[in-house]
Amino acid sequence: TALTACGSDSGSDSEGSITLGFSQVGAESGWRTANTKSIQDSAKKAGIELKFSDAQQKQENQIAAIRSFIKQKVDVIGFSPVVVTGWDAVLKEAKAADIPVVLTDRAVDSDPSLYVTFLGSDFVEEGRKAGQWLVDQYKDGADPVNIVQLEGTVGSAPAIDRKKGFEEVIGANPNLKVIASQSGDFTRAKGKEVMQALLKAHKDIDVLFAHNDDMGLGAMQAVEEAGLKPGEDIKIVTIDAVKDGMQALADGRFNFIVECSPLLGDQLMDVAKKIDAGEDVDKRIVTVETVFDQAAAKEALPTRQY
Ligand code: GZL
Repeated sequence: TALTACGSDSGSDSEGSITLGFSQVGAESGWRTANTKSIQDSAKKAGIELKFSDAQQKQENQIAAIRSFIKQKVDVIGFSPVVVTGWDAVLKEAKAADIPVVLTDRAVDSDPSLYVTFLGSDFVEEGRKAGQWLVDQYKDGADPVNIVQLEGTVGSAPAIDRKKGFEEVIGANPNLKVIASQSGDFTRAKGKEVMQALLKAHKDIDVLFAHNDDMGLGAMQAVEEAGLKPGEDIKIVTIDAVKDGMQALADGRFNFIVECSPLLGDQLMDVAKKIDAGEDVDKRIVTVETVFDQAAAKEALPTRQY
């Protein structure tokens, strides 16, 4: 902590408390909103002073926020990197300032010595789970199954890895064909816009795989406006399992959701405390998550936290 051994020299009364600077991607989806709430609630619960910045999905804003946290001499820096590249310089500045960095939610392709740990989901596994559901659904079919894929933010770890895991698994069944794949930037608006274009270009779409619920919900509107039944004429598989997605699943307008838990707050605060106390922290902390079909969504909805 920035305080002297014999009590606060900065006049703050938060003797021994930790200051965490956190740079968040933005507020692009229901998942992100739930993730932000989890971080803010957990900081309060842990008695950690949180300096929070929302980057509106712009990398330059995240880099500026991290530089500001370095100037303010926070004890720990946390961030969810909007894309995987372009972080080396600012991470080296944090290291030179002797401020430990924790990655949450998304990964970077920088040298792992530049951050203490990466706390978040295994996105390749999430893509595999989505693909496996389709392989199981169509294992006895002989007809070609035409799939369109709505990818997340270009260059982001979840978009790269979910695509990788999904396409790896559906390769098991040559009938399963991705006939179009385009980014909807993880938002409902873009998901709807891209799906409208895909519906015009392809009259034979059987399945939509969207990298998050929000793009799936936007696309679902486009499917309905095209006079088709989502969940029946076009099956919809997504990732996240936020409330609105789970409602669509329970209502039969989605068919399968792979959960991606946004509730990383408690684990982040636990890591910040361990780092501040000079304790060891695992290099990789994978979040625990499950999958939902329509029946499971009906069951889970009443007690969903987000
Ligand atoms: C995944 C997270 C993704 C969510 C999207 O951990 O980075 O970003 O799946 C969110 O909903 O926008």
